[in-house]
Amino acid sequence: MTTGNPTSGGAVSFDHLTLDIGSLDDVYVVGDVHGCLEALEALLEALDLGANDLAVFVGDLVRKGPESKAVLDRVRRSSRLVSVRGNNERKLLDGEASLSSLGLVDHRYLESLPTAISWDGGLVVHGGVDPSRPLSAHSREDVLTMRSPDGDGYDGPFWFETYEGPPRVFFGHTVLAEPIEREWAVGLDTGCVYGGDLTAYDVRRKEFVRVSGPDHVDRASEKIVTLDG
Ligand SMILES: [Mn+2]
Repeated sequence: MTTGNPTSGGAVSFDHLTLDIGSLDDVYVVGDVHGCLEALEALLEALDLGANDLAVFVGDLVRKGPESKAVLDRVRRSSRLVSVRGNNERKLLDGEASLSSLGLVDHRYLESLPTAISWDGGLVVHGGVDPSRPLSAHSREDVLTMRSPDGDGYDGPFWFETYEGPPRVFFGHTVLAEPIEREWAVGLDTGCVYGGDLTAYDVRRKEFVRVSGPDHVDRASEKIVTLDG
């Protein structure tokens, strides 16, 4: 793994990790876990990662669910698991939120999480990108929290409805009734902490792998996105 530029044109202003996935076997991108250890373990069992496979998480490993510390430990301790930073990791780092279960080693790990992970043709960020701007005109906060470019709420229109890559953007942050698989956008937060599934996307086979999340809290239905068609 090296750091580099996630696009072929122009530098970006957020930190990122570039992968050469050509040297890997299976590559997966995984949606928001939010402390749901049981769902994470079930998904990892389903993925059955080999020595040369990799799972990239879209961030929000922590908060809302019951086992943030254990989820962080699980991801940190495996070289086959990597994550970008989500807004919930950012809140912990900014002191906007705290989790008493986390120690120094956890905070160092959170600090180490890149804002983006990319490979040739693919970009993993927590939130998304604004279709009206080049990638080079996005800040770290932009790609971490992007939802609706005009307003950032759950009212839409959502960035992924009009975004045309490249790169193909893999994202979480916006809770979806069903995962989104578009040519240029793959949405993976199916709200496992709210009783939905934990979802992974198999980048090579172009298919989803989903497990149900047994541990959940309630969420208002207007904050779960159902797209027509
Ligand atoms: Mn989230």
